[in-house]
Amino acid sequence: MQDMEELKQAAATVLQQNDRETFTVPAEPLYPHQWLWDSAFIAIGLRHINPQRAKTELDQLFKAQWTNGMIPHVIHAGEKRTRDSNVWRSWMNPHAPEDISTSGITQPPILAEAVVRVAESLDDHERKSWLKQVYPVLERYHMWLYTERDPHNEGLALQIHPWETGLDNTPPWMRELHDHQLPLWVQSVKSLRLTPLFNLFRNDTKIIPAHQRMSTVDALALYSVQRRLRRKNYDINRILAHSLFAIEDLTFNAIFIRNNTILRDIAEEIQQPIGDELKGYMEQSEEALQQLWDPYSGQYYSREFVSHKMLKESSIATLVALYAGVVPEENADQLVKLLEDEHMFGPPFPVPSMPVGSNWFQEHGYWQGPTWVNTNWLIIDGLERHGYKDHAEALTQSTLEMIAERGFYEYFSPLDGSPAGAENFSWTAAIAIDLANRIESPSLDT
Ligand code: 2M8
Repeated sequence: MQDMEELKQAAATVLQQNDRETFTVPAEPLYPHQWLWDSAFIAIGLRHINPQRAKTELDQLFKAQWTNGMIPHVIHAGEKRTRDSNVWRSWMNPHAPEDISTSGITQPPILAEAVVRVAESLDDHERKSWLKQVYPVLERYHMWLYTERDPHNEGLALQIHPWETGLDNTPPWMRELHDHQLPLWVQSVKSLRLTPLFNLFRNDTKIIPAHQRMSTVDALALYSVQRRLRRKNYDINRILAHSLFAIEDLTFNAIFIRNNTILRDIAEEIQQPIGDELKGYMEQSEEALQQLWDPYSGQYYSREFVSHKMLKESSIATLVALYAGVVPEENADQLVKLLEDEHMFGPPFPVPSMPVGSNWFQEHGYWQGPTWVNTNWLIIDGLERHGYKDHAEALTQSTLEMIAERGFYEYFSPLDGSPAGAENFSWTAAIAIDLANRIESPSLDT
């Protein structure tokens, strides 16, 4: 394995290359804007080399908060009304900021986590004053997740687009989309085999080999959902009134629950009593996660919002549930067994985004098989939190080895570690720095 110091140096160079002064692009030319959970992971790595810049990364996200509390999943770089910002037209919603163009949906709410980790790297005075400054932003964001995204008061937030989960074409969502939500025109493209025509309009497959990106039918399906949301101006009441796609996603809610706990810690540190309403919601969420447990298969799943039908397709989400930090011991034991099983989540280069034995599995198929470094980070944290120190250590080692040997790629084959997707990918670099630091000073993050 490459020397840790060399690895950290190379990772810092990637982050510098992708630095756009106030935010970091995930990778150009594929992802030229600021993304919510990318910036959170980037800040978690950057804090080790430049805490001030890490802070700026998050402050930039917070500036784009909508007046209703939502923090959008993409903040567009450059001038308003460029091609990408026109796809979203966030300015049609009265809550969107005036001077910034954003998407109209959110992403996994891992911002309290990023804030406390960056805050750890600041001196006492600056830490307290920054926490005081950002706490109201985070509180409003979490409140928005409850008031707008939990209309039935169930303790679980609903998502309206697979992009909100961060796991774009993840099979539990794609199956639901194909079975129930595919508009007629996309169905026709699929059945009449017209995809070669639409391939001509795809930019991503001009940059990355097509088999490493999602299929054209899936991409069209995702864009059609986005268009339907835009037609409703991203107004959740209008969206739900037309019973569009809504799922209580497992990954999203596991991250939400852990970040609730962290938000409570921040409130305590700055002696800012958390409101009773929010406190009540938070407690309810911890219990609600258990409703997503299926005792027959011994796994957690996402759930359809209206019917409460569980989307029983095993995916990486079942292991990300550990990150919530509230999984009962006997459930955690069952999940760890899946991680040890080479036909499920334990191939040579773990953790695959889909079980190796699944019919969906493709080793380089975007979120349908490859190993991603950010989900590894969440699982490592969850394993530590539930007392599986050896498993956490082994996964940290294998992740670092994979990156050191193959480079800072977007994702990797779980079978042979071969890299895929974008090169010089920011969160891979940032997480490499964070994991390398954990190995050197294990007390830092436990
Ligand atoms: C991917 O998602 C975007 C849409 O949000 C895309 O497909 O263009 C996902 O991997 C997501 O998790 C990630 O945040 C984003 C930027 O890296 O790319």
